[in-house]
Order: sequence, then structure tokens, then C-alpha cells
Amino acid sequence: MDQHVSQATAPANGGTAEENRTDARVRQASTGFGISVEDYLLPTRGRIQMLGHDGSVLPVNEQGIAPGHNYPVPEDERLLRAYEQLVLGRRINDQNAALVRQGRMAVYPSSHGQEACQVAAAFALEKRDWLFPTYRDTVAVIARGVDPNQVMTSFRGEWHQGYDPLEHNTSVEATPLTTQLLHAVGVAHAARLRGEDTVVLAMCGDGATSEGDFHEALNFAAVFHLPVIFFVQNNGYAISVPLSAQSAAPSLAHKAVGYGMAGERVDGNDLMALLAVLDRAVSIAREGSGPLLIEAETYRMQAHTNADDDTRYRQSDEVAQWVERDPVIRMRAYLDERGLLTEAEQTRIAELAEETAKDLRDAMNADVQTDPLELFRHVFVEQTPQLKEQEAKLADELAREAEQTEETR
Ligand SMILES: Cc1ncc(C[n+]2csc(CCOP(=O)(O)OP(=O)(O)O)c2C)c(N)n1
Ligand SMILES: [Mg+2]
Repeated sequence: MDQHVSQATAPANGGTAEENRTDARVRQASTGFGISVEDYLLPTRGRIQMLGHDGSVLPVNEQGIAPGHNYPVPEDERLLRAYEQLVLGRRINDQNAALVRQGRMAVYPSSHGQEACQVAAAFALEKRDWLFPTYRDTVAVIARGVDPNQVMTSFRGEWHQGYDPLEHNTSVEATPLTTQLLHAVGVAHAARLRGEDTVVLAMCGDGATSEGDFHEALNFAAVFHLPVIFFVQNNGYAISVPLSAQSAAPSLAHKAVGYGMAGERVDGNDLMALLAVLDRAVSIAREGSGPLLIEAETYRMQAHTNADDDTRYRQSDEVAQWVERDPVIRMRAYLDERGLLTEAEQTRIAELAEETAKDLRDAMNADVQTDPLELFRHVFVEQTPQLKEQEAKLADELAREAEQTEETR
């Protein structure tokens, strides 16, 4: 463990006003590096990138890494497993977009182009940790082990999320922006009170960093030193609002310093760098020196959802520039170069992706059997008299409808 994550010490009393304003553990860590508190908390200049666009590993002095920080290249076996999830994630994104166009799903916010962030978020965590995703993080939820068909339940218009958050320590995909950050902080606080070493990774977008709940979550987490990683996928847009109209901060990672937490920027299309940066963040948080804010710079390659026409607010040449930075192609180039991706392995992964897409098509093409009476369940532990009355009315109506259908047969 490097000095950066050295054990927390109790806040000092009796120091100068300036010293007391800065948390003792932050001061201790910055002194260890021989740098100022601000330099310690501020993100590195530029962003951390390990893989070049051609898939080659950049020389360490060109990776944008701050002095004293160490980001080892993740092991081959892990990179291969992560690559498999990247390919799967891309196929799932594109299959779902097609299913929406065919009217088989109500909506699907695609993470096409952001798959490296999705996979890294899931891979950085242990099973016992918690993930708090948003509506755009379906691929992360699947990489965490949730059945793809179950994850799609709410996107086809059913009232529930389709999976049990407790089974995979993965919360529901939050649609109200940044509510999940507060829930994540609460779970981290509870884990800490219980003496568990759980780490919580909470995802949000660039636009979400303007929400009031974002501030409250970060402030609370920092004051209580909670083991939370706020993982911001900056994909350039909040629906039609570009980042330049969203925030005047030098970068979203810079927002961390105001809360007294460290921020870091990373190339969000570089799976290797994402894994390295998130691994380090998880170990810092687990050790008790969190929280942290990680900004991944990426790009939303498709429209916000099927309800959006992105040609009305951005030029196609802007999108085209990001095709060259595709995270799947970049990782494949690296694995190819290292001789890790045999033809047999490529075929196996491609077949697995096709199988998953077929399962999704089959599941979404089957008509949903809904029970309208489910509307009344899971709302109150003790049903209110009004709801009881309404439920009985609906049950009666349904029974009469069923009788009529039977008679006309
Ligand atoms: C509290 C709240 N306000 C507004 C919305 C409407 N809304 C849905 S997505 C979105 C944009 C979010 O952009 P960003 O955080 O960058 O995430 P992205 O969709 O790019 O992943 C908005 C404003 C919402 N869902 N919740
Ligand atoms: Mg966005």
C-alpha cells in the first residue's frame, strides 16, 4: 500500500485554524508526498490513459500519472475476461436498440461507446461490495452477474426492476438523477457502522453532477470518510445539453476538492486505465481513506434514448471523431498484439454474444403476462381502506371479464 492510502488518524485539535479546516488524514497523505493539500486532492493534469489508440501501452511518463502513484497493468486473464464482457455489452446495447425500434421494448438508454466504463465499474468491485447504477448502466449490471433478460424487465414497461438487488448487491437502475448517490452513501454508512469493509461504487452522468443531491451525497460521504467511489461517466451530454453549457468547472473531477476528497480523471474508453484507476480507488476506500471521485471521459455514441433526435443538437463529424477511440477495438488491438486473443477465443466470445442476443430477442418477443392486481401489492405493509376497496372492485371487474370471455368461446 502506498503512502497515499495510509491509515486514517484522528483529526488534530488545537492546531491553527487553517490546519483544522483540513482533515488530518488528507494533510498526512499530502505531507507524505511532499506536496500541498490542494495538489494532493486535485486531479492529475490531463487524464490518465494507459492504452494508445492503436492498442499499444503508452510509456509510463506519458500516462498522465501523478508522482508517487502506481497503476500496474492489470493481469492478462482479467483483461481477457473484461474484454469478453465488452463484446457482450456492445452486442446487448445494439440488440436492445433494435428491440426498441421493433416496439418490443419501451425504452433503452444505450451505453454504446461507454462499455469500458461499464465493465470496469463491475470488475473493480468484489461480490460483497455494492453497485448503484443509473438507467444507462445496464451493461455494468449484467457484468456484475445479473441475468440480461431480468435487467430488461423495467425497460419493457413492467412496474418492477426484474432482479433482486440483494442477490447481487446491485441496486435498481435509478432514473431520478442522483437519488442513487444518496442511497449509496447510506449503504456505505450502514456498512461502516456494522464494522464491514464493504466498498460502494455509485455511478452518475456529467449532467447529474449539477443536481443538489450530488452535493449532499458528496459532502456527507466526505465528512464521514465513507468508502464510496463516485464514478462519473462524462459522455459529453445531458440529453441535448453539452458539457460546456452544464458546468464551468475545469473538469468534473475538480469538483471533488471542494468536499475534501481526491478526484481523478481517466480516459473512459481505455479499459486498462479504468481498471487500474478504479482498482486503486477501491483499495483506498476499503482501507478507510475514501471517498473518491473518478471522472471517466467518454462519449455517448447514440441518441440519449429512442425518444431523442441527436442530429438536432450535434454534428455527425463530432460523433465520427469518437469512432476512432472505440473501447472495444482498442482493447482487442492490445490483446491481439500480445497474442492473447486466439482465433478460437474470438469465435467463442462472438458466439456467446450472439447467444445472449438471441435469448434477449426470445425473451422480449414473448408477450408479457401481467396481473393488474399486482398494482396493489408492495405499496403499503398495511393496505389502506381506500386501496382495499379499489382492489376489490378491480378483482370483481377482472372476474366478470374472464366470465364473459369464457361465454363467448
Ligand atoms: C431529478 C431528475 N431531473 C431530470 C430528469 C430528466 N433527465 C433524464 S436523463 C437526463 C440527463 C442526464 O444526463 P447525464 O447525467 O449526463 O447522464 P447520461 O444520460 O448522459 O448518461 C435528464 C435531465 C431526471 N430523470 N431526474
Ligand atoms: Mg451525460
